[in-house]
Amino acid sequence: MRQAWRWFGPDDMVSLDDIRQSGASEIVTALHHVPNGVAWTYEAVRERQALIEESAPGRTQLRWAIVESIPVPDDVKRHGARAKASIGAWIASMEAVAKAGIRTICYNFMPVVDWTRTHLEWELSNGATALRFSHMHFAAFDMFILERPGADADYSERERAEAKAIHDAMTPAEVDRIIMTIASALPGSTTDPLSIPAFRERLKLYAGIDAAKLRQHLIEFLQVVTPVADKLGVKLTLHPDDPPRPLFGLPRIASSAADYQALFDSVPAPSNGICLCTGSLGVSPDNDLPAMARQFADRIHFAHLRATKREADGRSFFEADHLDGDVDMIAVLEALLEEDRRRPETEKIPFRPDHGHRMLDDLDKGGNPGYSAIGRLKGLAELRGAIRVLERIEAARAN
Ligand code: DNO
Repeated sequence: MRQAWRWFGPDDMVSLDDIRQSGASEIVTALHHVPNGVAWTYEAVRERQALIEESAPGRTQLRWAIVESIPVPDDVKRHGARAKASIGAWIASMEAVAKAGIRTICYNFMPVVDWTRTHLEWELSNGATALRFSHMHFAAFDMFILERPGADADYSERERAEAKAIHDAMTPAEVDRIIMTIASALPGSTTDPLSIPAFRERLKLYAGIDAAKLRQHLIEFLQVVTPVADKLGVKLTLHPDDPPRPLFGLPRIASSAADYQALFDSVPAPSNGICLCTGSLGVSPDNDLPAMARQFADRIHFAHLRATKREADGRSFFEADHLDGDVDMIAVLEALLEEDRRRPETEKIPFRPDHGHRMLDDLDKGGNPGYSAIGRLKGLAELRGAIRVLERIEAARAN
């Protein structure tokens, strides 16, 4: 398996040398400054690639191996007036990165909001901080800040009362913070940052789009892009919904094994793949991650390895240490390594550690929540150690 690391570009507080020191040598990044729906040019891709790959003599060679993400604009997801133009731009971006030799692209199909959390600096018992999704804070935002019409129906009476109490106790600064956290797009998000009025308008555009329609739009998107990807030798990896359930009454369709199976059945093209994100999928107790890793083995072209832990209400969760969440990470690694052994050297599975805790010196530093250096370094080191042991056990078994 290939060790990769997400880098947000020249403004990232984590430097390329920091990444070298983590032990990763493949870079996951995107042209985050290009607005959604605008085609990336080959020149812009080359410029970013040169920054990553042209290092001082003697330095570990880094390689931009994975694009995460080329954003799929909302008009594609809901079949708006500009859907066709946006798909054209998406294909042009894919062609630009393929021309530069980058052959793996991650994307998602979550409507209106990409990954969602309510707390970005939730203090753990050891003083480090973690990302967290609190179901009740989310409900407070949904019903009493966004004031989404019909939101009440999604919550029980007890939940409504609890969410109201949470909202009533919020200071104006806390209201601003939760708006920032939920609506303003987290690092790497592929959806547009929204003010509350813009959020309401965006939701209205989705009236009448249920899961079946959204899935159909994804299938139609893939029917257009996969023939080009196949020709270019590009693998597309659909990132799961995070969290894997509908939010704001919007459908989500990459939340379970059945969702992915339906997609692969509809569009069997070899380029149609999955980004196995154990943290996102692991939020649902119905997802058996080691089984999914086996079921979709040859479609896994990228893995995000992290672990979430569900809280007592079963709906809230926080980011745990990489080996200590609800997912059986060792069993997932066993399945991935089994697939990895079947693959030629050039097609080994790339993975990145994800959503580390903010800890040690990073506590005073700021920077992208979930993407500070030391927490991810810890995650990667734990994963690397586990992989090394599993490989040793397998080698002994084979002898
Ligand atoms: C969050 C990330 C997401 C992911 C996109 C993939 O940390 O996993 O932003 O990159 O959803 O398109």
